[in-house]
Amino acid sequence: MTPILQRIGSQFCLEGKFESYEIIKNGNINMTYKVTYRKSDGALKSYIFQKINTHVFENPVAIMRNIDLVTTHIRNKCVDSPTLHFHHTKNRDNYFYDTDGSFWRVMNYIDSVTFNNCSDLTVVRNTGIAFGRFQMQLADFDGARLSETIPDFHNTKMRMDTLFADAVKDPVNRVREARAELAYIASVREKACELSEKFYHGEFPVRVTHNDTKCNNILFDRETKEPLMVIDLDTVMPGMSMYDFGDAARFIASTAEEDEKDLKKVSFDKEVFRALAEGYIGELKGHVMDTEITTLPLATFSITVELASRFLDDYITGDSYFKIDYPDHNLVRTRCQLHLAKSIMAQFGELCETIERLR
Ligand code: GN1
Ligand code: MG
Repeated sequence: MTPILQRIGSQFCLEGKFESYEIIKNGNINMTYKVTYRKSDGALKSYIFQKINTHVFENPVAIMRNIDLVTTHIRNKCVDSPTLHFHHTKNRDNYFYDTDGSFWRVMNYIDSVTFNNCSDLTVVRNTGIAFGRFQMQLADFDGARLSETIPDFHNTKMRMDTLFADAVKDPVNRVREARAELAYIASVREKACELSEKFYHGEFPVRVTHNDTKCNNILFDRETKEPLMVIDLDTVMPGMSMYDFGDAARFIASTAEEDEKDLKKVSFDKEVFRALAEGYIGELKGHVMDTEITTLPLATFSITVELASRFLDDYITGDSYFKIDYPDHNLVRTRCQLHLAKSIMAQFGELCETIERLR
């Protein structure tokens, strides 16, 4: 990898000489590397190099344009809010297309800490604040200026239609492994699609949303645990407010990793949900519709089933979307998300009461 990263680095205006690199394992789509350079004064400086998956993001230039628009808006409005900054090539582009068609970008490495699973309720509350604030910072940004980088990204009904159509085709003969999972999804299909159906029929406002609100997409200060910056802006698009909360809750309130095989370890922690909601609602209260708050538990359930459907569809069609570490990785992910969805449903009444108290 070293010669490739050296060559990519030489396209950008970076200070110093290549010293070393490490792979950053976070993320199911793009490839991410922390690359360290030694400056002429001997000091080390690190960068994040990312190779965008152009099978998933067919128009990566549009992503970079979206990110530019969004971060400029936030910077102009909140001068003390640090935002992502990309380095430019000698041609003044904030990306580089390699000869083999791969798409690269480079940003500064920011000394910080990220969390994958987190039970520290202060950090959880701060996660809610960070994603709520991010949405509010973009409340006056005209979403029509953004390209829809992945059309129908959180159109739950469309995701499910695709899943069941692919299950009928069964292109790689894997449906027989997933009968129980398909049956469960079919049984909750209507409920899981309810919010996104209403959204597409205009019952909720179109907002500019992050669309990938895992807590590891927030950089935190190492000492204070205050959120420094929201990252991974590749899917910032017009969307439904509640799904940003739902996806954050799905991830942070799970007691296990997204691909835990031992389902006994997987459940939904309602205390973590409460802390997240407290932070998030505190930022949105008074600025959004009441129904954009009361539906947060349903949004959490829906996006969990939606992600399970996406993992399962990828499994059934031969694993062309998400990175996998072993052959049935996507089936394991599906089972884990469905187990989590059941745990959310089992506590649904309590989650609704929590939201009722906070709003
Ligand atoms: C993907 O690559 P990453 O981890 O940022 C996916 C999200 C999923 C997530 C599940 C563009 O995000 O939608 O929720 O995996 N991103 C895309 O971990 O599909
Ligand atoms: Mg992402």
